[in-house]
Amino acid sequence: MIEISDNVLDRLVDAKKVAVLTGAGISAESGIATFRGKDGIWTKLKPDELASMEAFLRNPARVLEWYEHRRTIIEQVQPNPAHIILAEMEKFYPDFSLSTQNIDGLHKKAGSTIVYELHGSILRNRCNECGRLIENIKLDELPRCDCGGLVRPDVVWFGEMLPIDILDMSYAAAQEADVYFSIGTSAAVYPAAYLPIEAKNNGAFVIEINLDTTTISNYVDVSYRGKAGEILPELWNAVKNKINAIN
Ligand code: BJW
Ligand code: ZN
Repeated sequence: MIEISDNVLDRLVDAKKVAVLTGAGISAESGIATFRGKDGIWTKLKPDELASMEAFLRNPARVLEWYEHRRTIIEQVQPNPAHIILAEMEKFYPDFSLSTQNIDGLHKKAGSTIVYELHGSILRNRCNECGRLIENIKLDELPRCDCGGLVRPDVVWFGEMLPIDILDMSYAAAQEADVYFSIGTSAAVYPAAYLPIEAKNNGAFVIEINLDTTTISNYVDVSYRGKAGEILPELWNAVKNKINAIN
């Protein structure tokens, strides 16, 4: 149980524009490993050995095999209550958008339709040379595009640019939001980590939901400690109860 102040409830009841940033923690309860922290992927593997262009060019087969392994897991898991509540919130608010750093597609699977995938999607592949999207290829066979380029997952590695249109829409949403949520992200990777700060600097009421404190915990308006799949349903129920009480 979390303590929800009247101020938080009022902000959520009155808000017209709500925007959200999610990270790996929101998918942890669906069974997908996070990157940092106790059981994070990067405690066992080094990012520069797998999630970088250098790694890919050095040993494409190894990198592609790792992504194929993760894709197999991701295709089998289901959205959890946190993903589902965010899809419900999208239907409730007149202006709602969801920016995610996750590449797992679980927000769309849960029913969210306005999803800005800042770091791409593991469910798509593209040519590393010409950028063409390439469907239905198993990545562990070292496939090539018609242009001769290697095929890679359509994700954003360190040192690579984020898709600019998606980043622009995420920034616009953060700047305009009445309430901004930062959920299940360590807020350690930029430029995504600037989004909650941008929202706060532009007047949004910022709510963080995370198991632990993060780099932005001291900066946000409210920071709830715990599992997103438990806190978000609790918070949203309280909002719905308040709305029903008013009407
Ligand atoms: C729960 C929970 C539960 C667990 N409930 N919570 C400015 C300053 C400094 C550095 C830079 C900067 N600008 C750019 C950089 C460089 C770099 C960067 O940020 N480095 C930092 C490490 C310092 N950024 C980039 O390179 C980006 N590109 C870029 O900026 O291009 C322009 C440029 C080019 C060249 C030079 C300079 C600039 C690209 C970043 C790409 C990130 N890619 C990855 C891999 C994607 C593909 C894949 O999955 O394989 O994206 S890295 C990895 O980290 C992944 C994630 O999306 C990302 C963020 O991680 P996230 O989601 O926050 O997960 P965790 O694990 O860190 O945290 C989970 C949280 O959940 C924890 O807090 C838990 O407590 C919590 N939790 N269970 C609630 N049940
Ligand atoms: Zn190509």
